[in-house]
Amino acid sequence: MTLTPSRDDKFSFGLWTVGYNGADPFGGPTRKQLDTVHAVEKLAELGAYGVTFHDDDLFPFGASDEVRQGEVDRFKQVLADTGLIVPMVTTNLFSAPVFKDGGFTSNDRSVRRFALRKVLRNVDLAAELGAKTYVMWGGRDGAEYAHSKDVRVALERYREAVNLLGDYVTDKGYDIRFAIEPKPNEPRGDILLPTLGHAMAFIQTLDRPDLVGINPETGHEQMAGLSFTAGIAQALYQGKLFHIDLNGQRGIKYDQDLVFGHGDLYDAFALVDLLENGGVQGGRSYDGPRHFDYKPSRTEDEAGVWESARANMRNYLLLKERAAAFRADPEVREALEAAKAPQLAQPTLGEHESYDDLLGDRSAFEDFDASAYLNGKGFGFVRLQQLATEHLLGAR
Ligand code: ASC
Ligand code: MN
Ligand code: MN
Ligand code: MN
Repeated sequence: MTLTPSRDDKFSFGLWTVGYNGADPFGGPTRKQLDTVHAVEKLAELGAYGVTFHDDDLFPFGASDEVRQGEVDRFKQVLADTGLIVPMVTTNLFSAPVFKDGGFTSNDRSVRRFALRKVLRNVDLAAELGAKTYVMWGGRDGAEYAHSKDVRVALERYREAVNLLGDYVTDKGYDIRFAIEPKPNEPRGDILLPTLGHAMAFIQTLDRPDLVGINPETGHEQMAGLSFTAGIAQALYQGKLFHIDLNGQRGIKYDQDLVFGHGDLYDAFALVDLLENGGVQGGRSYDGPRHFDYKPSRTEDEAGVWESARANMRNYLLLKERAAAFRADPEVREALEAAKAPQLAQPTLGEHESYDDLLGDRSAFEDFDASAYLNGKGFGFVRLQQLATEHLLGAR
């Protein structure tokens, strides 16, 4: 077992993650601003393969062309020096006051046009840096009050924006796909496209649905009380898992952005098993970056920032090792059989069976003993979960 991250593990971090200065709604920064070059060097040293950013992480909002170019040049230099790549880029359409009612769906049309220009400018930079995925997190696209925003019209404006971006990358010949990041609430009372399910349904309305997928974040789905692993499984099933934001969250509350594994550990274990082993069905399921979108807790100093960055990768690798042991255990295989887990892969109807055939099959209904399920025919799921728990705790 190696717990030392290597570039093959495809771990990546947002500049804004390790760069988080601790400011929250109740207090200001507890850490000094981290220099980009230093952050990239540290991430490379710790074993990451990639770094991602919002435009405003790299150069301040409203920066002059010279300042912007200066920061881009410094960034390119440290990428060249460290060998880190930029797998994903995104836009900040939430921090500046102009975006207080959102970007693509602000009620103010001039803000929407400004937002689109800001994204187009950064898509050019993403292409220049070789990013393959462009994430869209509409954090301020939402509302507190039902009468302030018509959701159907807002969806129409969001659709208009994403269609335009699809036209743009296609015409420019950029090798970039888009990934929508859902979140149920915070900073808005209710955010548009609140869960990955809402986002995947929306994508089907677009002009180029194949160009757009999702970037689900662990904590965001869990804030809605949902199983992240189950959502990721559906995203994989629908071919829409273009990127992933890994972190930790403990229950339905504010967005904690904890270290991956420091939240719902069972869900993290199941997720790594799905990503690495394909879950019950088997096979590798996701080849993209293992991207951490977390915030080093406000209580930590800079040493704690790097400790927490390391912890994300170490927890992923520990869970990967635990998931491999779980899958290799003969008792687990036997428990899976007993639980009839493999039987779910068998189609419910025979190969050429019609509903007439099913209607004619007396064993399916007339002679079927449904009463045998009272006091019998248990599935043994609890035994399976206990085996998972023992592997997770290192007892097996
Ligand atoms: C993103 C993203 C988020 C938010 C958040 C900003 O791009 O994936 O979850 O911005 O990290 O603080
Ligand atoms: Mn979050
Ligand atoms: Mn995120
Ligand atoms: Mn986040």
